Amino acid sequence: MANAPMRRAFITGITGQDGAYLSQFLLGKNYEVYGLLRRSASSEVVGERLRWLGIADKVRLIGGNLTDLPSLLDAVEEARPDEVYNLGAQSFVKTSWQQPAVTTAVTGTGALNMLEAVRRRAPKARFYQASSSEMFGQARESPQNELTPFHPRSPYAVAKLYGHWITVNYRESYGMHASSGILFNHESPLRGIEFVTRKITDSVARIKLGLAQQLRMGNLDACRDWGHARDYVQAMWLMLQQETPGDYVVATGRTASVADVCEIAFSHVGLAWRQYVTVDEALFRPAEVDALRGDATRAQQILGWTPTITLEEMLCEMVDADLRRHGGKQNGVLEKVA
Ligand code: NDP
Ligand code: GDR
Repeated sequence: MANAPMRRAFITGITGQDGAYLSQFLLGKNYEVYGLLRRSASSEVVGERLRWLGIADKVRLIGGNLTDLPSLLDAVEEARPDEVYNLGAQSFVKTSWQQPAVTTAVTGTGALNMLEAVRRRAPKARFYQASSSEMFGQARESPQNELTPFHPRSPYAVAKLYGHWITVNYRESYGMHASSGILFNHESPLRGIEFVTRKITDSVARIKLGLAQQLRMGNLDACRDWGHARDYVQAMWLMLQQETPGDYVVATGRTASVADVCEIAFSHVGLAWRQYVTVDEALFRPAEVDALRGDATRAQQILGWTPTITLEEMLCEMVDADLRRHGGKQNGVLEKVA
C-alpha cells in the first residue's frame, strides 16, 4: 500500500522561539516544514534556534515579510501548505511603545496579510493565529478564559487584538478553518534574552560564573502564568487537528511574580536573589499588566491538552542552559547579553 503523502506546514516566525519548537514537533510527525524568512544583514545569527535544535537543514525557508503581501502570496503558493501557523510578530511588549507603527504593521496587519494570502492561494489550508493573554491586559476577572472581556494595555496587545478578531472574522466570513490560540507566557532556553525569565536566568548564570555582579530589574510585583514553549506548540497543532476551528486559552492555571522567578532561579545555583537584584524604575512600562492567570479548561476538554513542565523545572533547565552557554563557547545570538 502506498504511503500517505507528507503533510505540509508553513510557519511564519519560524526563526523565533515557538517557530523552532513547532518545527521540531512537526518534523517529528513527519511533516514537510516550510518557513518564512525575513531578510537580515546578520544572516549568520538568524536561524540560531533552528541550529540549536539541530533542525536547520530539515526545514525549507522562503524569503518574505509579513508587511509585504506579494511576498506572502508567493510564499504560500510555493509551500502549498495543509496547515499555516502565523507566529511572526514584533513580540516584545516594551518595544511596542517605542515602535508602535512597526508593531501594528507586523503584529496586527501582518495577520490580515497572512489570512489573505491563505484565502487566495491555499483556501483549504487550516490557519493558526498566535493570539496572546496580553489581550486581557487589565483583566476584569481571574482566571481568564475564552469569554473574559479584553482590555489591552500596550500597542502590542492592541495589535494582537486586531489579529485575533480578523482571524475570527475570516472564519465567519469565508468559512476558513481559522483558529486562535490565546497563549499565556511560555518560555524555554530558546527564549529571547529581552524577556524577563531569560534575562533572569542569563544573569543568574553570569553572576554564578563571576561574569556579572548584579541584575537590574523593572516591576518585580508583576504576576504571570508561565508555561514551557515545548508544551504550548503541541496545543497549536492540536487546534488544527479538530474538525471545527475555534479559540482556546492555553495556560497552566498557576501564577507567579517576577520576584518568585528570581527566587527560584537564583536558589537553583545556591544564591540569595535579594543580594543581587536591584529595581530600576526606568525599566517600568508606561502601562503595566499586573497579573494574569489562565483557565485552560476548554483546551483540556476538547483538545486533551495539559501542561507537563512545571515553572521550577523550566527555570532550572533555562539556568543550566545559560550556565553551559557562558561556561562554554559563545556561538551566536542566543548568548548576547541585553
Ligand atoms: P519571537 O519573538 O521569538 O519570534 C518572532 C518571530 O517573528 C521571529 O521569527 C521573527 O523573525 C519573526 N518576525 C518578526 N518580524 C517579522 C516580519 N516583519 N516578517 C516576518 N517575520 C517576522 O516570538 P515567540 O516565538 O515567543 O512567539 C511566537 C508568537 O506567539 C508571536 O506572535 C508572539 O507574539 C506570540 N505569543 C508569544 C507568547 C510567548 O509567551 N512566547 C505568548 C502569546 C503569544 P526574526 O528571527 O527575523 O526576528
Ligand atoms: P510579557 O513578557 O510582557 O508578559 O510578554 P516579559 O517577559 O517581557 O515581561 C513579563 C513581566 O515582567 C515584568 N518585568 C520585566 N520584563 C522584562 N522584559 N525585563 C525586565 O527587566 C523586567 N522587570 C520586570 C514586565 O513589566 C512584565 O510585567 C510576553 C511576550 O512573549 C508577548 O509576546 C506575549 O504575548 C506575552 O508574553 C503573553
